Amino acid sequence: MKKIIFASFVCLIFHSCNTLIQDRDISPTLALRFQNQTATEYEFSFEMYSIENISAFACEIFFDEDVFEIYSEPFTDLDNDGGWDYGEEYEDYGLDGCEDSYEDGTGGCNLTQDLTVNDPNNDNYNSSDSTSSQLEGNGTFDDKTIVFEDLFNSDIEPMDDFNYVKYAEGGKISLVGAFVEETPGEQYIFEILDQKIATLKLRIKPGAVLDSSVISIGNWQLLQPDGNGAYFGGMVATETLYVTQ
Ligand SMILES: [Ca+2]
Ligand SMILES: [Ca+2]
Ligand SMILES: [Ca+2]
Ligand SMILES: [Ca+2]
Repeated sequence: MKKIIFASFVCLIFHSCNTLIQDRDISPTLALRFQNQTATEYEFSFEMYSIENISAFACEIFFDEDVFEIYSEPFTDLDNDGGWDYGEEYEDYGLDGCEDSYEDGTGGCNLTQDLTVNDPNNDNYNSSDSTSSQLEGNGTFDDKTIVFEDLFNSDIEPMDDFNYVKYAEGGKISLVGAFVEETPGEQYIFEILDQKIATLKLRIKPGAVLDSSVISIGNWQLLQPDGNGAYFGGMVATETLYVTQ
């Protein structure tokens, strides 16, 4: 079995060790941490600390669907579950949610149309855009509620054996990540997982009252390569995020 010490791997490749100093005294923890807030968006992170010897993780995160909705392009929610499902129509307008003639130039939308403008929010698809932020007209439904850290998208070994699934719907975010055994006997594991996993962003519903809203961790599983759970219930601290106005 191959093992990687995750923190060291990150340091080696990215030279950014300052947030990864191990403190082996802290409890295994699944955390939600505030990142940023605007009038219309709320950004936070999903992080794991002092988690050892796992090959897969799965976690549900609950939010108040009266306050927040997923951070995606507009879509017709036929089954009313708050998430986009295959076959549901969407507007390929980018994450601002509007087409050029309604764009306000600051990432939002005007109520009235101006046919003289040309992409004020600069979000029209452009094949040479390396940041993948220009999502209007790319022919794809885009949902950026969950963005895994760059490391997890890496083609560098062993991360090319790592796969994830993510889904955001009304009131719930689900994320799953696992090392897949590509070659028999060559199963990677996280010897130590001690870092931010993903950035999560929700749209604040117009007129919503944020105070007293909470974002919390629901069901979770941390699995060993044999499929058995590595941790149970109280072995892991789960941190709730209290939203303020
Ligand atoms: Ca749906
Ligand atoms: Ca747009
Ligand atoms: Ca545009
Ligand atoms: Ca799109």
